[in-house]
Amino acid sequence: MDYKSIPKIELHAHLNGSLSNKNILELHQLKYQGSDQGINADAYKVQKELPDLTQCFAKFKYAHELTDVPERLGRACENVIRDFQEDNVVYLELRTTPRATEHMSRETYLATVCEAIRKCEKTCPGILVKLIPSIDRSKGVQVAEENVELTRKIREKYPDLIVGIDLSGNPENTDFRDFRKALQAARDCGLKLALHCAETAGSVSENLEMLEFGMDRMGHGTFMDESLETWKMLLEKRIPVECCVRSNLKCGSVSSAENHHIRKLLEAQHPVAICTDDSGVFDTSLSSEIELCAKTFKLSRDAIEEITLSTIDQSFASPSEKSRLKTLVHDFYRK
Ligand code: 6MZ
Repeated sequence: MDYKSIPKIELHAHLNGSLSNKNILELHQLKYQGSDQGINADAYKVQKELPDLTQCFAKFKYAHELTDVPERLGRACENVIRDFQEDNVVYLELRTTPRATEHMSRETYLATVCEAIRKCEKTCPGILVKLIPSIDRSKGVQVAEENVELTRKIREKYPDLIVGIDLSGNPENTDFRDFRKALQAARDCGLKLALHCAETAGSVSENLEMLEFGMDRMGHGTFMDESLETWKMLLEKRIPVECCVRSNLKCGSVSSAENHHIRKLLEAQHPVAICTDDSGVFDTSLSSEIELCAKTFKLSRDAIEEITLSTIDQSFASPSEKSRLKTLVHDFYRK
């Protein structure tokens, strides 16, 4: 099967983790006026397994240094969208954390990303893109609340583009309860919630609180089966899980592709989305993730079509957009 040719749906991709080597090089040259000095695009990638998630977060600093002004941030966003389109991704929900730098405010950051996506409607007509602003847990509660407010404000200008809020970042030393107010405010103004959950072991009580709070989709859910109670509740609530196999392998949170929790979820006929997470950092693509899952779990062509159609249902696209995407996928598999 030619995995690249399949029309694909990407629901979990972080902008500053999705920069290809070529993209990193271009941004570096733009920042340092054509100089290659000090460039080490490979330093941005996770070459082999890291011992834990915390070491993975250090990787994002490299990209963040290059997307610190609107011009390069916009360029990064356009390039990432083009790369996904080249991989035949027909629908992308891109997420990114509004970040203030010396040269721009968080508001400018978010507006720049929105404008870059708008521009791509013309330059990349083969891909429909939505935006999910992220809350980085490590930046604290006040920033989280401000980011929700900012998202609400900018969304007035881009109502069809901003569809949800993501909770991500390093979960170490943070408490989900602190973010409930911000997330509830997001939900109250109609934003969908895509929350990273159970990315590290030993967080059963937090996982329970998050399940009780509810969400529209769950990021990773790696350790949901650490307790029977959380596993059962996940299945009962039928919260779709965004699965990023290579990311989990490279961050050392799962021991092998065979042991990835997507296997149990597929067996339970639970809705899953196969995603990249950070295609640049983890040196992957959505085609490659689907191929890995297909080969590891012996997924037939029909099973891949079924997962793709379910992923469309899990997306935050409008009903008419979902129906158009389903027709496109259906037509491809009947060719
Ligand atoms: C949790 C992650 C992540 O927002 O600057 N991020 N958060 N778990 C993960 N799994 C490995 N991968 C990426 O993109 C980079 C940011 O996304 C979040 C982190 O906060 C990271 O700094 P943006 O575009």
